[in-house]
Amino acid sequence: MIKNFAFDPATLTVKTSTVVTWVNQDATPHTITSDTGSSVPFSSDPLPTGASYNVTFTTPGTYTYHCSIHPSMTGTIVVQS
Ligand SMILES: [Cu+2]
Repeated sequence: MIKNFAFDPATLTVKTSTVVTWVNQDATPHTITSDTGSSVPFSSDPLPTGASYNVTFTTPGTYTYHCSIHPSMTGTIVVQS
């Protein structure tokens, strides 16, 4: 979830090949954008209220991301084998 200008949970741990879905519950648009240098680059368009975005993580690792509109919004996906 994206709520109150934050990713909730800020850190999410999933198994390999899980589809992670973000849903924007704020009235403000947000993006889900991988941090520079990520081995799994992804970037959503600005998501309006109620819109969702999916990324499938197929390789174990730790993937950090942020909102490109509000750089203080950060999150981490931990993918375990
Ligand atoms: Cu944002």
